[in-house]
Amino acid sequence: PVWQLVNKDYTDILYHHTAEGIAKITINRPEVRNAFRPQTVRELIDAFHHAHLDPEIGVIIFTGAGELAFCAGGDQRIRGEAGYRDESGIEHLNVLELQRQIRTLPKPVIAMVAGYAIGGGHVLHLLCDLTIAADNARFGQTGPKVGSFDAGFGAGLMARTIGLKKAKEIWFLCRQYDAAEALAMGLVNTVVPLTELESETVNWCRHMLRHSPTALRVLKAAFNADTDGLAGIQELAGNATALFYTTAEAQEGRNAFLERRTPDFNRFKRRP
Ligand code: 2NE
Repeated sequence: PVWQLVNKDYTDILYHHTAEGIAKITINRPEVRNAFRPQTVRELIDAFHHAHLDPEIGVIIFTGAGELAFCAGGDQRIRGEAGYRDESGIEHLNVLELQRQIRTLPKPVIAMVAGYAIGGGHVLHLLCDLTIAADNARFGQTGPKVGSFDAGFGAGLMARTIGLKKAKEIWFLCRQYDAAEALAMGLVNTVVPLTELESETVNWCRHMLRHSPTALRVLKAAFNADTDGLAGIQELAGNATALFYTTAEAQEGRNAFLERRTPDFNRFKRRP
């Protein structure tokens, strides 16, 4: 594909897109295995927001620069007492906001993982709808080893994805798993040679771009609703409302209000 760099003055990430509707968001801190700081997360939130609102974009690739890491989690050098310190000294855990954004963004997000997906970086790939791993990928959590944990999606969604026993093993033992092990436990969708990582990921994107965007959107919300309680149902329900607004029945209610008359819903048949 021809990637066009969207110049948004980012320092920690890159935002590319293609004319065919693929966005690629890359954490660009390879010197620290793409560990994130608050600035990185702020820029990621901005880029995902951009991809969300851009009607030309149908699917989003999330990746890390270089071949050594997708993301190594929070930047431990600036970890303070209540989160990760920004340039003005305020401590954040804004990656949690990014997690919710990826999850609720109504377009498929594919993690493209070469090298390490570790700690908070591992949770980010887990949050993505699909994960394509290179054969050099390595996965794991380190929280209990470095004095941290993710008891939200990091624990719950992992258990939903690969089962409780394996999720507890990953968190309690803090071991690393290679790409083949990750595939076997359902943590990734496929494993490809490193040299084919991007081309195969783009193939998967093109495949989805051929499909109904509304169907993909509602399915994503449906998979979330299963685990996200009322917030998940709200997402799914929002799609129902938006689709309902396109119907003559819904428009009759609006029109009647604007025309100051009693709505006539009798002409709309009750379906079985
Ligand atoms: C990722 C891993 C396994 C890579 O190992 P290796 O041997 O390939 O590389 P190395 O030498 O460890 O790392 C290369 C450079 O990257 C820095 C290292 O310090 C090193 O820097 P220099 O010595 O060259 O100056 N680097 C790597 N990860 C970093 C990080 N997270 N923060 C700052 N610098 C980092 C290995 O590097 C590793 O295990 N990294 C740490 C993984 C980790 O524990 N992450 C934090 C988990 S907690 C978290 O992410 C979190 C959370 O639990 C809850 C909320 C928010 C965040």
